[in-house]
Amino acid sequence: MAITGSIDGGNFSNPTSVGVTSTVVGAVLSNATLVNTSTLDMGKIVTNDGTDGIITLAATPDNGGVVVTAVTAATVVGGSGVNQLIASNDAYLTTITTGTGSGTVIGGAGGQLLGTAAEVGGSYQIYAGSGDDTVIAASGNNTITSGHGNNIVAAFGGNNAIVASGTNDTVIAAGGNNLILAINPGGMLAGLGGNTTIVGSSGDDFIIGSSASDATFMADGGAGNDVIFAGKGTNALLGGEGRDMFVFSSVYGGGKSVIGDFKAGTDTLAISGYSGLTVGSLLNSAVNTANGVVITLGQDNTTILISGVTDKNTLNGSIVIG
Ligand SMILES: [Ca+2]
Repeated sequence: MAITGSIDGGNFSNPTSVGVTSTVVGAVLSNATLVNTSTLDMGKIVTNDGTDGIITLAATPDNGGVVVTAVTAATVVGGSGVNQLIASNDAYLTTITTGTGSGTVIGGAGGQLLGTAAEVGGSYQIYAGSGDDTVIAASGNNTITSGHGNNIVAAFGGNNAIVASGTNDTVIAAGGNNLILAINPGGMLAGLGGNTTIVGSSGDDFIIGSSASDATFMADGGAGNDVIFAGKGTNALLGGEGRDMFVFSSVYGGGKSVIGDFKAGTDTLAISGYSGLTVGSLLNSAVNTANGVVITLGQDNTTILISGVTDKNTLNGSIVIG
């Protein structure tokens, strides 16, 4: 049903319909960085009354939106309109799938499933709310903030900027071009398929590179003792402050990597899955160059440039082979 509403000091109300009053929605509607209120038509915001948990926005005109008012879990399917606002309720398992339009999705307090449509065309800002949420970006150019809680964010397509702000967030960038920024440590950040840049938190991060041999992977662990797995493609790796471990596994072998800030005696180079390899044989075959030490793992032609380190013997004691 269509409703009319108004914003008053951050409080949203729709006195003519089901009597929804929400300071959260009001605050969102008042925030020009979230919703373009100059084009969002308050008369085109729809809601449900709790008796039917399914809302389909397919016919919603441009500049419309939806506010979920059901007490129990609801299912929302977005439409093709521009500048849609989809504001969730707080119910556990409410599911929102955006349409091919563009707009903003606001998750509620319960653990919810939020995702973009698989059809190319939609681009959304998604704020997952405070629960333990799952966010799936299937296509489009999206900005995703996971919110509080233990969240899972998976980007299977499109170009996404992802802020992992929860506790123990798992972020998987399986396709497209993705930027992952971690606010809190403890989870796993993985650039599995696409071209991915990962910026770790100030704590101890677990960062995994791309499994695609044609992917570009850049990682900056930042402060904290980080573990960074190099990917199969082209890798530019920075550990940042702290005692960082750079892992090169034959499972992700064949990549070409540059470590920009390796600190011998502080950081660790961990090599796994290369039969017969020893620290002695690795250092024996390593080459000192003007740009740094070049290590080649002959089993799969993995190459590692330890930038700025010109004497390979200084790496002795910083290499672990397993
Ligand atoms: Ca670090």
